[in-house]
Amino acid sequence: MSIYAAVDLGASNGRVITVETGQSLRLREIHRFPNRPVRLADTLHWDILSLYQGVLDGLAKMDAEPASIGVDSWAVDYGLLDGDGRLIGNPVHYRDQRTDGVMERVIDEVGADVLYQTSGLQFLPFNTVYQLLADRLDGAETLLMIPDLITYWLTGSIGAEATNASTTGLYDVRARTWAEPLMDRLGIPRRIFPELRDPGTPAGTLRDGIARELGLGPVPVTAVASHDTASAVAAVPAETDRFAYISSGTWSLVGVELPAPVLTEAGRLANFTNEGGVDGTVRYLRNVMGLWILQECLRVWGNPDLGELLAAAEQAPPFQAVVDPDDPSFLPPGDMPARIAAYCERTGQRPPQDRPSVVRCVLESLALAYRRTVRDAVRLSGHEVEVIHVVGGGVRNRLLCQLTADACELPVLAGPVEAAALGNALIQARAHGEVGSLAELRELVRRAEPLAVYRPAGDGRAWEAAETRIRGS
Ligand code: ADP
Ligand code: LRH
Repeated sequence: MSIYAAVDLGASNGRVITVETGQSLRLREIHRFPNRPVRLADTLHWDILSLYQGVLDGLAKMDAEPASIGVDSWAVDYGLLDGDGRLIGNPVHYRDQRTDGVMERVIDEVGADVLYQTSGLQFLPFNTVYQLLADRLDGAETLLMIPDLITYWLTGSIGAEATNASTTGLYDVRARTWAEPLMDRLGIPRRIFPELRDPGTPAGTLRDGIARELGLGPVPVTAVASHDTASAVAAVPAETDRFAYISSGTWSLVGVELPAPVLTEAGRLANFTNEGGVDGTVRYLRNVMGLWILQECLRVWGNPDLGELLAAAEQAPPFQAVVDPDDPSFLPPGDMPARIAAYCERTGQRPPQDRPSVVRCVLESLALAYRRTVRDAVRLSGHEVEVIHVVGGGVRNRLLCQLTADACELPVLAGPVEAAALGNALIQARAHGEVGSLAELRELVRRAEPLAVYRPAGDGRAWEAAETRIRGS
């Protein structure tokens, strides 16, 4: 029996969670802190020092010394270090507009097929590669992805964890190495990319000064599946491999787990990604814009009670209007209710008239996108699924889970909420010899957390009809 500390930084909040292994898993939330981006002049930044402080505060609040610590976070973003190991500037948020037009330029110059055959990555305007081309790299000696940066600050040890490296667009998905020829072609210096680390390998030991301040000994830090989605997928409590997953938080990551990448033209055109998972698995998925749209509605409305709004949305008439959540207009922060109304007008639909109707529209639009994406994942990969596992904060949204089952016409098993933290901690436990295969790890999660079951109801044809409305006539 041991305790593992999982640092899990999400786009909406960060948390330090401990997981105690033994007969059954015991999960304790030690500390949760908001993740509030800061706009400075024209640029949207992460408040990286405040996040780091949140991590330290969480580690200081633990009442027992962990056997190890692991850090995961959202993907694609990074910090640059100078030759003395100092951070150059504050990391920029992937929703910043600095990458406008960059991806299109690179596709013109290099070719979408070359990019896809190399990295297998979905074309998202904020992939690390496009951010780097919009950044100033002079004086930069080292690039560290966000979890690698926090790990470096905790330990002094430098490395690039592989699952997160796989989201950069500069990682060769077949060879599982940095894609150096592509870096050369784009004029991005090879030297700034540290050596790759696999999940479950050592990533240093707490620096003396930090350990002393936290009242801890020389605790080892383990490289986990540091892309939060990779950790979350590792902790999907699936019984067989015939499952699709929705990692549901700020984003909804919707797809299947495969033994090898699928790099077909059809997959590229459907904009599917091949991201790295644990044990060489591939997360064949698509980013759906996710609960971000709802988060931004709530912010614009002055943060009313979410539970009350969801109860009202449940009573609102169905299918008043539906949108494509992946429309680029929903990517940057802003007035989502107004953008939803504009989308509806563009597509000949009457915009939702009150807040519960807006919420219903967002949730039905997400469920409809899940229907499309799960079907595409199955079609493009040939991997059959009989159940959808929902993990992450979206598990708490019972209306969305039911709509997902209805839209996808498949049973939904919802839970755990803290899948990323569990995946993080259990990869540490495995590195310490406490867990065996990925299947065993999933079995532990299954035994630890009761899952909510949603059975499909209603008529699938209503969803089919809704699908025709999102593009207008
Ligand atoms: P991330 O890690 O991307 O920051 P989370 O996994 O923490 O995201 O999920 C955050 C989302 O979970 C919120 O946007 C919200 O929609 C949903 N959520 C959290 N708590 C509740 C709740 N009590 N009821 C319904 N939804 C919830
Ligand atoms: C989810 C996530 C997702 C990435 C996005 C930037 O938190 O890591 O997998 O595409 O953030």
